[in-house]
Amino acid sequence: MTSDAGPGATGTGPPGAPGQPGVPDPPGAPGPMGAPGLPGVLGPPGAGGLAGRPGPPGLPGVARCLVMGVVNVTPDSFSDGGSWFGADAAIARGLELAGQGADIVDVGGESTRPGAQRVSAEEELRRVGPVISGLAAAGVPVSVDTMRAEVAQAALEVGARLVNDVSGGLADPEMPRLVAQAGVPYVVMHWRGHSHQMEDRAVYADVVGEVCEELSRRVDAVVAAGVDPALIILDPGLGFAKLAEHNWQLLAHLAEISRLGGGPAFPVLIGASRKRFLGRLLADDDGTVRPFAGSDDATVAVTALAAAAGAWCCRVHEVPANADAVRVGQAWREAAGAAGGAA
Ligand code: PMM
Repeated sequence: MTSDAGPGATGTGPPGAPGQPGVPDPPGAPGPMGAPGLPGVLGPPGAGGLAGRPGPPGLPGVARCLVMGVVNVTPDSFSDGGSWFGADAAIARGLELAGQGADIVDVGGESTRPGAQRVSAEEELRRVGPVISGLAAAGVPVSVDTMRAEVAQAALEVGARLVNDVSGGLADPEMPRLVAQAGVPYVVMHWRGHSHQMEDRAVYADVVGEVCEELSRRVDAVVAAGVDPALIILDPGLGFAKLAEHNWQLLAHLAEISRLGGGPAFPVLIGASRKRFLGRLLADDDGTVRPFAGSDDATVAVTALAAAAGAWCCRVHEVPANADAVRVGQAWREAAGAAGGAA
């Protein structure tokens, strides 16, 4: 995979990253043991991972699956491209999502929809920088959705608390070192290539086994680069080099993904919201795929099931019903006696 690191990505760590000497933590900063700039730990054992392991230090501390609200500051994202393209609109949307119950707001400046062309690091940063800074200044826990160390570094400097890298460190080899130096939680997603390549790469003999195996290799690589395993969040990457049947298989095997086939449990993030496999499931009798906005109710159903199965977080475009769904999932999970055990 070629590096997309721009000129600012040096691999020597983020000078001036939050939590480092001389740089104030953003609002809501935790005590010293948490990841820099992140409040508290995630609730009691059982709230974070699928098998009773707490979530990564420093993220909002609630005893249920978290809700991550999405703000795509792009003209062309699959489901909300263009809606929040200006900084003011994007900040207002982020505040709205937080007010509706999002525990984290995920800000991205590059579309990852199948076939999308990449934007430059400068443009990506121009899009997300003011939005992250505005939301962080308002005390909203923000994650930056980027594959570039240069963008992640700048985002952390203005208050992002988590790096959400859909390439799991593959797109930019500087990313794991940057995240390690910053000491922030890191979403490592399963990924097989950029948007123009991923449809061709949706080929699996055993999707759950192969995703676990490939994620294991990424975990080994990012830990070798210095990332604290306690700060790693896994994501099976629904829709990224996956056909609908692959997505359903992955959703049905979250416990295996959390343990990567047998090790200690990692927290798992699920990004099913408005994805095409839901539109396909809900297709008309004549095969017309349901448009993305028509799959919000199905997203909520996935959120409830994922929360009941012990997912750590669901990434969604519409927050209110998903905020209800994670509570339903948690109540279900507790009634089933699974809060401290495997899903
Ligand atoms: N999906 C999209 C973008 N970022 N991040 C994570 N961790 N997981 C995902 O599944 C994910 C992501 C694409 O969705 P969008 O462009 O419709 O928001």
